[in-house]
Order: sequence, then structure tokens, then C-alpha cells
Amino acid sequence: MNERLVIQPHRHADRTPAIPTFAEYQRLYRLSLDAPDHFWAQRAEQLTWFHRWHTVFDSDYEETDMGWFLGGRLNACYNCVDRHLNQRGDQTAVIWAQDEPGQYQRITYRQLKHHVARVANVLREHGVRKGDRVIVYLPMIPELIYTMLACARIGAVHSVVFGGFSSEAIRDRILDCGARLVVTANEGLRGGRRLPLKEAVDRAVDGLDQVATVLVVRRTDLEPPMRPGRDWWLDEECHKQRSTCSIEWMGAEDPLFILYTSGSTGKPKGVLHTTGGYLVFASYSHQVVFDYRDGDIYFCAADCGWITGHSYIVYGPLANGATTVLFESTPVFPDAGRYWQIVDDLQVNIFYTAPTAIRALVRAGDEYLARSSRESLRTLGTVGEPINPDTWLWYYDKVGRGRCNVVDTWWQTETGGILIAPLPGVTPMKPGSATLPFFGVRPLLVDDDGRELDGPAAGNLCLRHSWPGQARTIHGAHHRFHETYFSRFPGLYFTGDGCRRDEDGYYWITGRVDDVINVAGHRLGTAEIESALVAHEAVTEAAVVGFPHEIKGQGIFAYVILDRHYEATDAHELQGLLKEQVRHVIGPIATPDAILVAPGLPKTRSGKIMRRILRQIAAGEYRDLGDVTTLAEPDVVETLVESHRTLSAAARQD
Ligand code: 7RM
Repeated sequence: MNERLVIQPHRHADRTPAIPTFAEYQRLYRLSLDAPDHFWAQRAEQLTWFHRWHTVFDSDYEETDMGWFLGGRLNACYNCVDRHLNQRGDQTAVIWAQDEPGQYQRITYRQLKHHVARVANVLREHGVRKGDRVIVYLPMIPELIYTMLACARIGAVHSVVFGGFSSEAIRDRILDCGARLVVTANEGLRGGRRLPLKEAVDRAVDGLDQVATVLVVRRTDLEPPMRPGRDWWLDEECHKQRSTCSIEWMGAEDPLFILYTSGSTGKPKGVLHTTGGYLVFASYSHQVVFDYRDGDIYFCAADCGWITGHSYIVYGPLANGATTVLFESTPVFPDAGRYWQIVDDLQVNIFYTAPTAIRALVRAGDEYLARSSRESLRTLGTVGEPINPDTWLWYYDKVGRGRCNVVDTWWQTETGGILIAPLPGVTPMKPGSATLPFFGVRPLLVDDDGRELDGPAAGNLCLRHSWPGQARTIHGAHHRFHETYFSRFPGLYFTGDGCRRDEDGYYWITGRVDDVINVAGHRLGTAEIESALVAHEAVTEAAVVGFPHEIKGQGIFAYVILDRHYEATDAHELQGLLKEQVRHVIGPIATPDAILVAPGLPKTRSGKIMRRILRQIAAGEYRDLGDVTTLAEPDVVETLVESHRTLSAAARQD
């Protein structure tokens, strides 16, 4: 694959991009770095403020205490809903594409306002007040958006938990953030299958007196057990409420939401975003990076359980008065043509998904494209993991028929919004590269000793100055926030990603350099999976690594050392048990693809596991394992290689 390939941006005949030329991008980029206060104040003026800020940006020297738009007051829900009513009360705000193909439900801005106000009143009636945390465990249904915005309206802090997490994971999050109210659904529907959400919540809150209220959305006709005094049907509660609800005006630095994300150590961290800077950044980046225009139909196929759904299904698009598509199903239900069917049915102009989904569709074959024209499309986006150039080109050539701009957008839960991406119609594209930094963003590469690298180079990706969408802390663990992001390279925010910069200054993200793996665009900590495994009585030690996976980007490979009482157990059965164990503790998304029962792990004499060797073996790269003589037990490596050979041979036969 030719990494020098440059694809010129496409101009769409009837329109000039928001940023009209590449020279203008460069000029504005300079300005955003030289005069960030001036630049961001102008962007913030696009929102509606109850009270203007007195200081655009302030931070202490260490950058672990940053604030944007200090003194300003606003409300995210007001900005996403109420302020549009005069101009676009009858415009569709949300198109819900239901699991069942061809079933759509349109919700106007006025209807959105009424639904959100009712849910907000229900929350208030159940005792939720400004600053309280609310756990949201819902499928991709309109009530998910209503609930997020209802929280924002009354100043409550939502924490959305992805439906692929288990009850234990829900419980951990409830405990960590101190939520007293949970919103869920009787069931979810996805790809024709039912997801027992209420049942999972019941298990999560069992014996937890802290949770006084569970609100249940009716998605199917299932009647789950309802505990009197604790469980309430949301529709019944809403019927009793008025469709107006007063707004809680929030300080710009008041929390908007907490979203849990995996790191290289310990349990997932509750990344906290605040109101003003986040909303300015999400809305402005949504407008510019997707070249969003009034009247566009915008479809982001992510799940609201992830940051992409927060910033680019809900907050960014709605703050911009867009029509945003909420997709309940999967890209392969009923077949691999589902996205394109929706694109044609709804005349989607902007489409945003993850490389793992595109790879699955490449694999399914081009025939699924034939039934749609996709002529309405203008911008195609990707996010979540590195996109290999072949996949990029398929997206560009086949899906976009060579006439759409492809934006490969690099960012993180912690960054709140997109930090590195091309601007459509403006930035020349290189397949596989996220290209150039967004306004106000200063990426830099450093070597392992923290020395900044100039020009073309490869190293650890860091960021120098704060930007408005930056996470402010980890809920209840500010010290951990500092430790995780600001201590490895003092004075810089460390992303955890490796990256290369080419001779044109383009950035090529190479993937995580820490013990975080990216499985089908889902971020998981190897330490989390290891602790789930050792929680099983059969396992005394576990080491988890990622390995290259054709569709998922990375797969999960677990090495386990068994308690001697279990050595006789049937290997196949044991693997099933351990997979179930991980599903139980974390959720289906963390299920290992392969489990290898190991006699020992390659460790240095000081007891440190040589993960590099484990990664190489898991990838089937047995040659060049490097110097293993420093290991405590060098022979272990050969045994592992043999076991891996056997395991792969068996897998090929299956
Ligand atoms: C938005 C999101 C963040 C991690 C990040 C990277 C990887 C995300 C890209 C990417 C290469 C991209 N948030 N990542 N986008 N890698 N190219 N365009 O995904 O917190 O869940 O994950 O995802 O490793 O650090 S996240």
C-alpha cells in the first residue's frame, strides 16, 4: 500500500465549506494557537449564554486544573433544544431508525422539548437535584436522548453505561459515582435479539440501598418484575407531568456528564466533562469537521454508551440544530446493506462510523452496495481505531463512489471532541492518516525520555495546550487524573497513543502504547480482564494481550496459569468457563478470543511480565522473540510457543 497516496479534497458544486480554503485553515489554525482566548470566545458566541464569561481560559501551571469560560452560565439542554424552537420547532431533531428495517420515527424539536421536559420533571419528582448523578442503561431509543438532555436540563450529571456491560460493571459504576437513580428499559432490541436490560439492573442494584429509584422505559411488551416503591414505568410517570420544565442555569465549569473508560491500570475511570467548554467544542467541531450545514441529515452510527454518541449523536448535532439519526440496530441486520438502506431512505448527507464496521462490510462483499445509490452522501467519517488504507479506500471508492470526502477523526473520551482530522473539501487526504490538527490543538511527539521530536518522526503522542473540550478530572480521583495523563511527561497531556508524523506534518496514529487494547473500537484495559480472570477460583495468574484481528482490529488473547487442583479439567470446558467469567464480570465485549493455559509466564528476574513476548506469541510471530536470556525461566517461552501452535491448529480445524 502506497502511503504517499494523496487524494485531493472534493468541492461540492453548490457550496463552499465553512472553512473555504486550505490557506484559510492554516491562517485560522495559527490564530487559534496565537490568540486562543480570542479564537474560542468567537466560537462560544455561537451558543446561547444566560450570563457571559469573564475569563476565556485559566489554568494552573501544571494543567491539571483548567477552566474555560469562567464566570459564564448556560444550560446544555437549553442550547440543544429550547433555543431552536423559534426557528425550527417543526424541523425534525431526531430520526429514530428502529431495529426493524424500514421503521423510522421522526421527532421534531418541539416534540423533543416536550419529551425532555416531562422526563426532567419525573427526575425532579424522584428527588434528583443539581449535581446528583444518574446512571443511564438504555438501548438506542429516543428515551436515551430525552434522559441525557433531561439530566442536563436540571443540572444532574448523567453517566451512560453501554448495554454491552454486565450487571457487575453497572454496579461498579453506580458505586463509584454514587448514583441513587437508574434509568433503564424492560428490554432492548438489537439485530432481532432481545437484551434483558432490566434484569441486569435488578442484579446490579440487588442489596444496594443507595439506589432508591429505577425508571423503566417500555420498549417491548415484556413485563419484568417491578419492585414497588423502587421501580417505575417511565411512560406512566411522564403522563402525570407537564411538558414544561424550568432550566437550571449552570456554571460553565459545572459537570455535564461522567463517562467511564478503561485505562492501563485498575478499574475504569469516570472521565468528567463540564458544561461550557465541552459544548462549545462538540458543536464547533461537529460543524467544521463534518462540514455540517443547515438542513443536512446527519447519521452517526456509534452507540450513545461511548463518547462518540455523546458528542456526535447528541450534544454537537443538537446544539447545531441538526437532524440526527439514532440507530437502534447493527450494520449487518438483516444483512450487510443496512447502513446504505438507511442512507437512501433518509437521504443522509453525512455518515460517521468505525473502521471495524467498515471492515465487516468489506468482508461481506460489494453486492450489498448494489441496492442503494448513496447519492445523498457528501462526508464520510471514521473514528475509534486506526483505519488501514485498504479499508479507507473501499469506504472512499465504493461507499462514497469517489465523490465524498473521508474524514478520519482521531480523539478520545478524555478529549471530548475531535482533535486530529482533515476538513472536508479543504484538507488533502491520505488514506490511513488522521491528517492535521483541529483548531486550538497542538500535538507533539516525544521519545520515551520526554524529548520532543522535530519534523518527520515517530513517538508518543502528547498535547501541549488545553482545549475547551478537555476532560477536567476523573470523578472522585483527581490525583489519578494527574497521574494518568500529566505525570509521564510533565507539562504535557499524554494520550497513551503512539504516532508517526510524516514529511508533510501529517499524523498517523499507530495505536496504544500502554496496556489498553482496542477491540472493535471498544477500549478495554488488559488489567481489567486479568482481574476478571483471576477472580475465578481456577486461575492463579493471568496475562492478557491484544493480537491483530482481521475485523475487530485487535482480538483478546489471555494466558492463564491454573491452580494445581484444576489441571485435570478438560481444556475446552475450562475455556468456556473462563470466557463466561469475563462476560459476567465485565460484559460480552470483553470476552477473550483465545485462552491459553500456560505453565508459567515470561518474567524478568525482578518479576515483571515481558508483555512484548506475549504479544508476539499471540500474533504467531515466533521468530525474533529477542533476547530471552534475562528471563527468570527462559524455557517457558518455548513451551508457550508450542502451546500456541497447538491452539492455532485446533482453531483452524474448528
Ligand atoms: C473517540 C474514541 C480512544 C482511543 C485513542 C486511539 C483510538 C480513536 C482513532 C484512533 C486511530 C483514529 N474514544 N482511536 N480514533 N486511532 N485513528 N481516528 O474512540 O476513548 O473510546 O478511544 O481510540 O487509540 O486513544 S475512546
